[in-house]
Amino acid sequence: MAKIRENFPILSTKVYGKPLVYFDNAATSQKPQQVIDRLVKYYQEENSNVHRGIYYLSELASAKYEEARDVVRTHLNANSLAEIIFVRGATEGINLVANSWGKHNIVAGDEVIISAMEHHANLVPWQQLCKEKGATLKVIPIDDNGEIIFEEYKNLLSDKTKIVAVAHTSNGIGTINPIKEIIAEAHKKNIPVLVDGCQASPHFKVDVKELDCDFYVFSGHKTFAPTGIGVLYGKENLLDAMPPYQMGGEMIKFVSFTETTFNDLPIKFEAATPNIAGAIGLATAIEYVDSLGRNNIENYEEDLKSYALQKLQEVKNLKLIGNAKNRIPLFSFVVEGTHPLDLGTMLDFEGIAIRTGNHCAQPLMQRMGVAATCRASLAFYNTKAEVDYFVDSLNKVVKKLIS
Ligand code: 7TS
Repeated sequence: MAKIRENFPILSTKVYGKPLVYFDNAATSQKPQQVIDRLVKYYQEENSNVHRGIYYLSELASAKYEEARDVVRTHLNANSLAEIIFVRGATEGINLVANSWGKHNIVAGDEVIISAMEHHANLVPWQQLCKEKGATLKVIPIDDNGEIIFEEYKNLLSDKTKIVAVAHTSNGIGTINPIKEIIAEAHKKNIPVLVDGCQASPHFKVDVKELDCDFYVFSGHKTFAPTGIGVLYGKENLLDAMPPYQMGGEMIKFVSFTETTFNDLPIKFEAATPNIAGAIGLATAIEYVDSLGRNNIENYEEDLKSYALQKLQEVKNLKLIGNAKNRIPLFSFVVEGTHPLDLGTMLDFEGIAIRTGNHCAQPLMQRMGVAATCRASLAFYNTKAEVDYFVDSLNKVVKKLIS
């Protein structure tokens, strides 16, 4: 662990003279030195625009960018490079599908299914699409533990359902959804499923073939890679039939003043100069995590999660919001008699970074009966010692606030 933590320089910095305890990994993860070095190398030795130059540097940058796509393809176990679209992040990936697939396939009277625990990024694009088309947004209810009520989901699926869009894992309460079963159920009626994998990809291996999902999105910055890069995976036949999302350079084959023919996949969906360094950095991040061993990470996080759950119970009047059996090491909570914002602010002075608020999931917060929570979200570089310090600090600030 000490060696792994050394790979993340920011983890040994101090805030307000106290060692940083970074528990806001669901918002964004920290980056290992390997990724930082790779970005520097790119800009020092390889920087150029892709897919357009006939000169050495442009060919080098293009090759590295396409190699990065192949690393992502292998990582997700996708069939072909055509299925891997580089986007800015999950939000852009979902908007791409809602605007391109959605506008092409949804008509008045259709239904789109999401769940009650979606991040706004997997809610608002579908809601607005439905409004525009005269379609209806249906919401899979969740129970008090924050788990999807599967029977209700089955009841919502109908001939009117055109797509199901659900989170693999909730950013607000940490639930891991039974995504394979959700997909299988939709496929019984030939309904495609988009999975928002933002909070899954930092914690466990995703195999799109095994899941049989139709679309999968995630953000690089939550997965130890730079900001501004993310991935949309889509089944080739679906992507192929979809119109382009943005128009411009790169995504065209031939342009006249009257007509344009579009490029092949995946470039059809990559208008403009892409985030070349970001894509290369993402590939490095994937390789870095692979080098640690995905199983090792899963086992370590499982142990850390159980430990943190048990320690949190030591805090008087703490109420965990969301109590799913299957969850990531992400804990949303409130403490009776205190406001989450006050707790977050006071923990900050102890060097602890957590998120407070509605976590861009306002309807989820309403369902769980809270306006806001404190959220501690852990990654594989966090430790039991940090959990101990966090719980001690929480006890200390709660005492101050209610005395
Ligand atoms: N979907 C989920 C499940 C998320 O957690 C987030 C970001 C997004 C989509 C959007 O990702 P982006 O990279 O496109 O912005 N979630 C959070 C969070 O929980 N705290 O800050 C950002």
